[in-house]
Amino acid sequence: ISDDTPPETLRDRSLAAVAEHIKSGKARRIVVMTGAGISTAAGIPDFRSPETGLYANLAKLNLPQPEAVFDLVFFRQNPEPFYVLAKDLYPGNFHPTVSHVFIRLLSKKGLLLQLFTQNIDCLERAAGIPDDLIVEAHGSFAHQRCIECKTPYPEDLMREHVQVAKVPRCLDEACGGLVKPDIVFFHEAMPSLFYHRRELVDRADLALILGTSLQVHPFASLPSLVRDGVPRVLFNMERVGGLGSQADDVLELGDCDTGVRKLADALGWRDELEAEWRAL
Ligand code: CNA
Repeated sequence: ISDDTPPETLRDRSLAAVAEHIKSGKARRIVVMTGAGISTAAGIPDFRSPETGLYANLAKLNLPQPEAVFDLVFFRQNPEPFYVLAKDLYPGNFHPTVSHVFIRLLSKKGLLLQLFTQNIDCLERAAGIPDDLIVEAHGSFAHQRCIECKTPYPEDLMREHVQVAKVPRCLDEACGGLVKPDIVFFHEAMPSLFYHRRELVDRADLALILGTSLQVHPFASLPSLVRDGVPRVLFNMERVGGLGSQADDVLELGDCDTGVRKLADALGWRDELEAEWRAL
């Protein structure tokens, strides 16, 4: 399908048409897929943006390659770089963005079927999106445990360590293993919830994809599970993941908060969105 193929479901490939689709009641099971780009406005760098992304700024950590910081094999030998980075990402220091609040608004209106996030910053929870509507596909900083004996590690101690970039060790002295947040590293399995809830994508009547380079698998294949004729809307700085290739794809290129505000305007939700965001 070429980029010019006329849409089947939407009036045209615009946010106004997406808003009409929602307002007509035809989109009541919305699936949202997000990545680090929805949190950059909160002050958390993403991975892959040139210059500002974490991967561009890891040189000081002396890694063999940037991905090593999230690699379990590397972590066992050298956990310090991860804890240097964790200091920059740790929840509690950041405020949800307009994009997070928009997703909360969808849930409040009973329109959110499921949110799949790759983010580990817990800003979805901070925005008030109900836990059962969130799949943290790559885990989060919400819990941590010893990588050897799996004993959970207390949050207050974790925070103390992360604040000074110190590596926490298992409280069982006989074990003494390294402690790691339940973030999915390379060489680790995705949470089973991801595989269970992935089936919901097939039931979606609208998909919104925000702030992700869609380079990490299997998350990156989620947009391809959306049924034919179901609109997929990308809010991202750049075109990614072949989005735009289907007749009902809408591309909103630029920063996602601006795109989301545009959609909220078209829906007549803008005042509510801003009020909820300010109230957080
Ligand atoms: P990524 O690969 O860094 O891609 C981010 C994407 O978002 C890029 O396409 C950017 O162009 C785009 N982008 C950046 N800022 C904005 C913005 N304001 N508006 C719209 N688009 C923007 O990140 P992904 O999430 O795709 O990669 C998956 C990794 C990143 C996951 O494993 C995460 O755990 C990991 N990560 C998470 C966080 C976080 O939790 N906030 C931060 C950094 C990395």
